[in-house]
Order: sequence, then structure tokens, then C-alpha cells
Amino acid sequence: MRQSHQLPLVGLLLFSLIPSQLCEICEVSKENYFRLQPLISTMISSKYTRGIQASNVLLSLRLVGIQKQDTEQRLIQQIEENVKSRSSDLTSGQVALIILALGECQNPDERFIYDNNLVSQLETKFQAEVENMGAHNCTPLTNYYQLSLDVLALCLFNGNYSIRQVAELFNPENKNYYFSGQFSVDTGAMAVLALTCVERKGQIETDGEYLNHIKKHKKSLVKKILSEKKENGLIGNKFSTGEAMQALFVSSEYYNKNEWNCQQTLDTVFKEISQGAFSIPIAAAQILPALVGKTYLDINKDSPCVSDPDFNSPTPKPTSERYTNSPSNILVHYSVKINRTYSTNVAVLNGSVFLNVMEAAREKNETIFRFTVEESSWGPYITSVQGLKANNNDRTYWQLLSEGKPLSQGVGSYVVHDGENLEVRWSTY
Ligand code: CBY
Repeated sequence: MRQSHQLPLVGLLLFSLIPSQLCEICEVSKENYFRLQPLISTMISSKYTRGIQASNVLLSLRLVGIQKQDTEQRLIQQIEENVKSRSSDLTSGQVALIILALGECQNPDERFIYDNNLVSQLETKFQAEVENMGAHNCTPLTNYYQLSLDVLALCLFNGNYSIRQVAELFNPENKNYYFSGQFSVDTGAMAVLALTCVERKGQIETDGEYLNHIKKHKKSLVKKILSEKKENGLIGNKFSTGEAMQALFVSSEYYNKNEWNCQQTLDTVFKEISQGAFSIPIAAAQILPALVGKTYLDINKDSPCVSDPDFNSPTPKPTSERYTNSPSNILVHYSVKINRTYSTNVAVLNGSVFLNVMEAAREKNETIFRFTVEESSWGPYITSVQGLKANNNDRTYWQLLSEGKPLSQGVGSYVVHDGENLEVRWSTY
């Protein structure tokens, strides 16, 4: 008799011992919200968030329910100025992000989307991407990450697109998911989000055949994303992990629970946050939604904006700056590789980034080490070296390497070390 009473208790005990990866939802608990504070500080600090990053940051803040009026106003102003001053220069993905950010939840700025016909502008820019593929060996004007953002925004904001075209474009074997033979997790994840939106909105009766293709594509993309899972739980690298998590959240029917230990991924991301890994606003903006269990499919133009009190109470402390102990010099080896290699040694201040090395080399020899750079949402992007220009249609770019291995940060973020061998290499992806 006694024993049978204890059985449910034993069951309960066993249940509570089941590892956390079996939990349906994997997101940071409220008590752990303080771990996200460095991300939030980076995003709302006006010193960092400029121009083209603004839509990414606004979108992320709104999705997780952070309402800081002054920050929002500043971001919205930057976005609107950007549209007004250079609307025709904006890439398709930039327009998509602007729509997603301004249109997330019911707010007065939504009007800006319709007053400026942003959705039809996006339709046109998306078609221009596809036309470029026709003319240039299947290479879009930008890339598949942006095409995915385009489809996502068109899908969520009732723009026009053809399901048939989407099903054809987003075939997982398409070369645009790969850079130099390596599957791009960021790109695949964004495609899964876009395809999921299209799938949810499609109608079996009319779109059945294409919806089936889309399901197959998703399944295969999810498999590719999971195969990029590292031992520590990151998927791709730390910068793609947030978007990969979002893709996995919306496609749980396509993999088994034992294929992904979400809690392990979350724990590794927390460790990375505490080490200052997401110190630029766009990096913080791209990882944050997934950590609170949100995805870009939660963007809803018709639901009221919510404010999460747990995020909005204390004023966050400013993030610690990267500082150098002493202004001493370090010595690095720098090469430019085209067909042959041009090398030099340069001295830079301790704590310098890759770009400082390139500048120092240019000082030494303008002809060999001259370069041009453009501002991107991830910071400076090298567009040419020695006058040789990267070209999207040819899939050429200047790759950054250290000790012969490609870097996972750009020239403005990567901090160089004494004795390091750095290289920019003329490459194709
Ligand atoms: N955003 C985009 O259009 C960019 C999409 C993206 C997939 C992006 C990564 C992912 C993201 N989350 O935003 C992307 N990179 C692309 C498409 C590209 C290609 C750009 C040209 C094109 N077709 O659009 C290309 C040339 C393959 C590329 N990235 C090059 C590079 C190198 C830049 C070197 C230079 N010339 O300055 C570099 C530094 C890799 C290298 N070793 O050379 C690189 N990318 C890196 C490291 C990154 C990551 C940045 C991480 C960081 N902390 O700085 C990245 C997040 C990102 C930006 N690239 Co690309 C990928 C990652 O590591 N997870 C949409 C728009 C609206 O904003």
C-alpha cells in the first residue's frame, strides 16, 4: 500500500531529472536576464549604433519587448533619414529589414512604410535580384541572405511574390547557400525562416505542389544547419548561432530532439556574451531574439507593442571598453596575395585591429598596399586592394586570414596579436 503511494513521487522525481534539452522551450529564465545586459547596453549605446545597423537593432529591441523611448526615436530617425537620402541605393535586404523593424507591432512609424511605398519598392528590388541571376550565372545582386530577408518581409507584410518562384530559388543545392564550398549557416537559417512564413501562408488547394517542395527544402536546410553544430553547441560560429536557433525553433518537426541540445547552445552563448563576443550592435541584435525564445516569424504588424518589465527596469551599465594596458607597439607580418604575395612587417599599437595594420602598411608603400573600404552594417568592408576590386557578379572578394585561416570577424573588429601573420587574399566564393 505504502509502496504504491510512493510510485507517483518516484515518477515525479525521475521526471525532474530528465535533462533540460528535452524541454520544449529553450530560453533564458527571468532570473538570468542579467546575462543579456551586455547585449542590451551595446545596442542602446548611441556611440555605436549608426546608419544601416539601426533597423537590425530596432527590430531586435521591439521583438524582445525593450522600450526605451529615446533610443527608439533615435533609431527611427536614422532609418527614416537613410530611406529619404538614399532609397534607390539601398539593397533589397536593407529595405526588407527596414520594413520588418518599422512594421513590428502596432506603432505610429508603420505609416512610414506605406507613405514611402516600401513594400512595392521591395517587390521591385527582389525582382531585380532575380533578373541579375538570369544575366549572371545564377548570382543575385546581393546574396541569398538578403533574398531570404526579402521573401520574409514580403510574406509578413502582404507583398507580392510567387510561391513557385520561391520554391525554385530556394533549392538547398543552389550555390548561393555556399561560400567557397562552405555552407553558410546564416544564409540557410534566414532561408528556413522565409520558407516557413511562405509555407504557413500558402494554400494547399492552389499551392500544394510548391508547398511540398518548400517542405523538402526546409528539411534539407535544417539538416545542413544541424551538421554545422560544433562540439560546444555553437552552430556555424558564434555570429550565426542566434539565427540558426531561430530556424530550429520554427522547424522542430524536421529533426529529433536528441539532435540538438538547445541548453548547451544557450550556455555557450552566455559564456561568449560574458567574454564580450557580441560587442558590436548588429552582432548583439542578431543573437538576442533567440535567447528569449523569439524568432523573426513573431514579427506581427497587427499586434500591440509589448514592454517586458524585466528588461525595462534598471538602467544598464555601459559596456566595458576594449582597452590596452600600455600603448606599447607590437610587430605583425602582413601580406597581400593576388597571384604572387607582397609582404611587409609593420609595427602597430597593442590593441590595434586588422584595419590599423593595413593602414600602417599603406603608409610604408602606397602602391602595393593601397586599399579601399566601405562601411557595412558589420563595420568596414574591404572592397579593393592594389586597385583590384571585388565583384559580386564574379563572386570575387578580399578574404581576411590569420596564420592561413579565414577570420570570422571583419577588419574593424579583429584585434591583432604580436608576431601574427595576417593576409588579405584575392579569392572567389
Ligand atoms: N547582410 C548581408 O548581406 C551579409 C550576409 C552574410 C551571409 C553575413 C556574413 C551574415 C549575417 N548574419 O549578416 C555575409 N557575410 C556575406 C553574404 C558575405 C559575402 C558578401 C558579398 C555578397 N555577395 O553579398 C562575402 C564576400 C562572402 C563575405 N560575406 C565576406 C566576408 C569577409 C569580409 C572581408 C572584407 N573584404 O572585408 C569576412 C571578414 C570573412 C573573411 N575571413 O574574409 C566576413 N564576410 C565575415 C567574418 C562575416 C561575419 C561577420 C562577423 C563579425 N563579427 O564581423 C558574418 C556575420 C558575415 C557578416 N560575414 Co561575410 C558571418 C559569420 O561569421 N557568421 C544583410 C545586410 C542588409 O546587412
